[in-house]
Amino acid sequence: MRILLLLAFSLFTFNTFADDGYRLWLKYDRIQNETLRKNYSQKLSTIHINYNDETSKVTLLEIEKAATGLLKIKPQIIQNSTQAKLVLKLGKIENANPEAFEIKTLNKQIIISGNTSKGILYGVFEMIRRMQTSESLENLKITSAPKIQLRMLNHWDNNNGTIERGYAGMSLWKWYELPERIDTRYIEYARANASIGINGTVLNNVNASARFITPEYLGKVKALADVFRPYGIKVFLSVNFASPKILGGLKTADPLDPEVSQWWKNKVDEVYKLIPDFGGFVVKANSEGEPGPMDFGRTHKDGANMMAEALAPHKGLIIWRAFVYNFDPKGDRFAAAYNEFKKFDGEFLPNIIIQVKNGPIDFQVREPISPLFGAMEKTPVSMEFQLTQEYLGWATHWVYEGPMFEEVLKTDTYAKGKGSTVAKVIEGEVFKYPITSMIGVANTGSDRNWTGHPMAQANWYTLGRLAWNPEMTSAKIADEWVKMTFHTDAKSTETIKKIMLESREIYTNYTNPLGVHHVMGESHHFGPEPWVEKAPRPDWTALYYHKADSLGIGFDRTEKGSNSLAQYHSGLKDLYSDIDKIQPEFLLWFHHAPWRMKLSTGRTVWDEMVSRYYEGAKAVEQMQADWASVKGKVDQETFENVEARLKTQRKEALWWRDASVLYFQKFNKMPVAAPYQKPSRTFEEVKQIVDVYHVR
Ligand code: BDP
Repeated sequence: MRILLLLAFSLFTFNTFADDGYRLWLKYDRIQNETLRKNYSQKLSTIHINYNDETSKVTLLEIEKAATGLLKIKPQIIQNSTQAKLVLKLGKIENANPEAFEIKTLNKQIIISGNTSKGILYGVFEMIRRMQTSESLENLKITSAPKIQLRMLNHWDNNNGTIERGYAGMSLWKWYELPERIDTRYIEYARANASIGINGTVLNNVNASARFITPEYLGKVKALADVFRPYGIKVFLSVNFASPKILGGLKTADPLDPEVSQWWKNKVDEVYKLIPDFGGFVVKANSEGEPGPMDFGRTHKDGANMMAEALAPHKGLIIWRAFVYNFDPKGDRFAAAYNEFKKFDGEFLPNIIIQVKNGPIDFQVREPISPLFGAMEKTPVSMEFQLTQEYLGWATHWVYEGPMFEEVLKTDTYAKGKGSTVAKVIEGEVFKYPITSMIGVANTGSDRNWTGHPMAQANWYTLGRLAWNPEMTSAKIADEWVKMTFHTDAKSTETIKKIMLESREIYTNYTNPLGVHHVMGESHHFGPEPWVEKAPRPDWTALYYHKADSLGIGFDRTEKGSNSLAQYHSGLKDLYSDIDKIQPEFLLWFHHAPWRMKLSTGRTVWDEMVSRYYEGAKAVEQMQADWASVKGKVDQETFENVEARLKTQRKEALWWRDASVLYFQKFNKMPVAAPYQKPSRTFEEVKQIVDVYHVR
C-alpha cells in the first residue's frame, strides 16, 4: 500500500513538474499557433545540403530535433537542390568572416549559406530562433557575422568536481569517467553554446591545478574537445605557472630560464599532438597567491611572452589575466591592473590577449569600467564578465545581468574621442586589435537546470548573444530568451521581461546604493558585512572601500585622494571628477561624500542611501507580485522554484537593508527619515545572521 501511494505520488509529481529546465532555451515544444506552424512546416519539409562533415551532421540533427519538436514534422533530405525548401549551402559568401552566415529567400527557397560549415550551423540556429520567437520566415535577407572572434565561457572548475564560486552543483565535467564515458550532457552543453555563438570553453579554474596538463588529464580533455569540435567549440585550459616545477621537477619556473621555456614548448607540443585545434592557455599569474613570473624577479611581459612563444607555432593563444593587485598600503587596488600592464603596451607577442574584468575591482554589481579598456593601444584586451553570481546573491537572488553588461559596453572610454565605447574597443575597432574576445565566467553546474536559479540561464544566453554582437540591447536579448524559454502569452512575456530588466537595479539598491562597493561577506562573498575591518589583507576588508566616518562615506579617487581617476581619458574622467555633477549611481566609487551633502535627487547622501535600501528591498515584493501574475502561464515547476527563491530573496534583501542602515548609522548618527521606519531589529541581531552563512 505504502509503495502504491509512493508511486502514485511520484507519478503525480512527475505530471505537475513537467519542465525541469534541462532543455534551457532550446525547448522545441510544439508551436501552438497553427498558422505559423503550418507556414514553418512547409518551409522545412525538404532539405538539401551540399557538404558533408562532422558539423553538417550535427546541423541536420538540430534541424530534425527542432522540426519534430516545434512542428511535429520530420524533414526529408533530398538530392535535388532546386526542389528542396531549405538549402544549406557551403560556399563563399559576401561577408568574408569564417563564421558569418546568410539566410536568404530565393525562388521560395530558404538558403542558409556560409564560408564554413560552422557559419551555416549558426545560421540554422538563427532560423530556429526565429521560429521559437514567432518571427516570420518570409522574404529573408539576413547577413550576420560575429563582431568578436573568441566568444567563451571560463569554467572555474576543479579536478575534484567542485566549482570555485559555483552555485549550481558540481562540475559538469566528470573527470573520473573521462575519457571512456561521454556524458550526454556534454553534447547538450555544446548545442546550447553553439546556439548562441559561443566558440570556446576554458574547462578549469583560473586557480589552476597543474594536473590538467598531465598526460592523464590531457586524454580526458581531448575526449571533451572531440565532443565539442563539431559544434565549433575549441577547448582551452587554465595553467599553473609553476608547472615546470610541479610536474617537470625543474628547480625553477623562471620564464627566462631556457630549461623552463623548453619544458613549456615540449608540453605544448604534447597538447597539440592530441588536440590539433587546441585554443590555448589562460594564465592567472601573481594574483591572490598564484605563482607567476614575479616570483623570479621577472614581469608579466616576460612570463606571457615565454609561454606565447611555445604556443605560436601551433597558432595557440595566451590569455593573460589582468586581475592582479598587490597590496600597497598607500595605493588603491582600483589602479593596480593599469599600473601593471599599461607600461608593457606593445611589448607582448602577437598571440597574447590581456583579459580584463569589466571593472577595476571585482565583479561588483555596479562598477565603473576598468581603465585598461581605453589604455592598451597595441596589445589586445578582452572582456571578462562574470555570469556566476559571486557578488550578486548566489542562486537565491534573481539578477538579470544583461543591463549591467550593456552599461559597461556602452561606456565611452574617449580613447580616440567620443564614440570609443568599450564595445568598440573589444571589437578591435578603436585600436585595430588582431584578436578579439569576450568571456563569461560560467554559471553552470550539475544541477538539473544547469544554473541553480532557473532565471540565471538568461545570463548565460546573454553572454553568447553579446559576444556575437556587443551592441545588442539587453531588452532585445531578454525578449528572445523569455520567448524561447517560456512560450507564454504576450502579457506574461512582458511581465517576466519587466522583472528581468529591473532586477539588477533592484539588487544594486538594496546592496550597493550610490556606488558603495565590496561590502559583502568576507571570503564567501554572500550577504552584507560592511563591518569587516580585518582580513588576511586590508584590501579584502569592507572598510578599505567604503571608508565611512563621522563626516561621510566613499573612496576619494580624485586628485585629492588616490587619483586613480587619472587613469581614464579626460572625457570619462570629467564625468566622474566633480562631486556635484557625477551621476549618483557612481558617487561613492570616486568621492568621499559628506553624509549631509544634497544630491540632484533633492535628498542628502544619507537619505538617498536609506531610500534606495528601502525601495530596493520593497521592490522585491513587487517582483514577487509580478511573478505571481504569471502563475498558470509558465510551467508549474519553474513557477514554484522561482516563487520560493523570491521568498528567500525578499528575506535577504531585508537583511542587507537593515545591516547596512544600522551599520552606517554608527558613523553618521542620522535617523531613518520618513516615510521609512527604522529597522525593527538591532545591529547585533542582524550581525548574528551572518554566522549562519559563514563557511569558515
Ligand atoms: C575573485 C574570486 C576568486 C577568483 C578571482 C579571480 O573571489 O575566487 O579566483 O576572483 O578572478 O572574484 O581570479
